Amino acid sequence: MTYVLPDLPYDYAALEPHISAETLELHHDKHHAAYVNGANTAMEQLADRRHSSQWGDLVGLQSRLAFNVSGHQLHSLYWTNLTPHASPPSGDFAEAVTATFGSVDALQRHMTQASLLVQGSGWGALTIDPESGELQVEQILNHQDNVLQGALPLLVIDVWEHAYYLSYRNARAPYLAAIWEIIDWVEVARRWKVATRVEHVLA
Ligand code: MN3
Repeated sequence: MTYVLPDLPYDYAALEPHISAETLELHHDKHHAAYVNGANTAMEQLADRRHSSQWGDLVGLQSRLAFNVSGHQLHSLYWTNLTPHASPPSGDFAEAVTATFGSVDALQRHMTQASLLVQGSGWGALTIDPESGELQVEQILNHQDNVLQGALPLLVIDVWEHAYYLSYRNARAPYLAAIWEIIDWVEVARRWKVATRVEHVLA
């Protein structure tokens, strides 16, 4: 198996009351697991089609590959950019955020709106573009659409209904208000540090 479901870095109840244990267990054990299985299945089926040169369902398989691999990667990022022990951004990373957005609050307002206004299922994301070195807020549709090619994810917020429906019903705004209480800015800053050292392939 190419892709493996990672363990959660905390207990199911660790993010309560912001995210319920029931939500976290279903989200990780069922939804994320399904993307991992879907990614591995798509890989196997693509290998089979290469072997047999049967290309009739290739368009659908490429789409399933993009959807499931991206879904797996985003969830792995999401679990680890949440924490029961949140603290505000600091140091070089906080300075980079302020240089781009004006303040950490301004970044949060932009990301909140981008996440709130996703039509249907998707994600809000803070990314960095290795070509320009610029931080960007992105609105990802589903798991794989509307993205900046090559940009590296630093912070992702799941706004699929399965991320909040059990506690917040259809109300995405209070879920987004709660999520800022459990962001692991230390991990986000670590990702930023790594990303600033990544060379663009055009370099
Ligand atoms: Mn999800």
